[in-house]
Amino acid sequence: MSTAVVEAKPEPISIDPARTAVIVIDMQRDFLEPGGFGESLGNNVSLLQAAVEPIKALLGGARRKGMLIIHTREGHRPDMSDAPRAKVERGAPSVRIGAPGPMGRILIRGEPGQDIIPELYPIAGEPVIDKPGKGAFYATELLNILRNRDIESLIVCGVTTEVCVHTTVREANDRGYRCIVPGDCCASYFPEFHEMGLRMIAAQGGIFGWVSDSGKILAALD
Ligand code: C5J
Repeated sequence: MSTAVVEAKPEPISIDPARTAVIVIDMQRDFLEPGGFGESLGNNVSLLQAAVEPIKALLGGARRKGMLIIHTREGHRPDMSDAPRAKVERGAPSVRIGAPGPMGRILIRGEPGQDIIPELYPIAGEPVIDKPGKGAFYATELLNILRNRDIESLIVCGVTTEVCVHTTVREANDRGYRCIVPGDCCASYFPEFHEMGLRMIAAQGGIFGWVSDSGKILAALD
């Protein structure tokens, strides 16, 4: 076992890269590009671009180290039988989940908008998890994958900080995983929620996990 010590808040954390997975949450065209789900909710999608280059650098380091990298995509079956009515009913009918948009039906699996942005597209062998909810553990095979690969720590990044990243970190924390969140690899449509989301993770002695950044993680992996 080799260990790497990552500078983080509330304190440095030791990880074994062989037992650490990077989880990239929902870096999908529907959230980052005009015409998708994010914009349909009235958001300025350009704010999410800040996370793209830092994630690219993080993935480069993790791939060089041979670490497990898992990507998630929020989305629903084409028949929408897995989409709760309470979720679908939100927003104007013309731009709801399942409605046709410039990148295909909004947030529907198999449509161009639901896929991962080209800049961060998974490479062969990296699991992609389609999730119907905000958290990556809910109604997915993620827990099985982590158990089968003997993973004990997670580096969780992606969008949005306070929604799908936060929900996933909370789910992971309750399942016994040590979560590191690189703040520069996360983004939100609401900068103040991003800031608060990160602070909430590291507060109270790291109540949900540790907050770091891509540079510190890469330095530790070197
Ligand atoms: C949202 C997400 N914000 N990936 N999804 O609806 O954070």
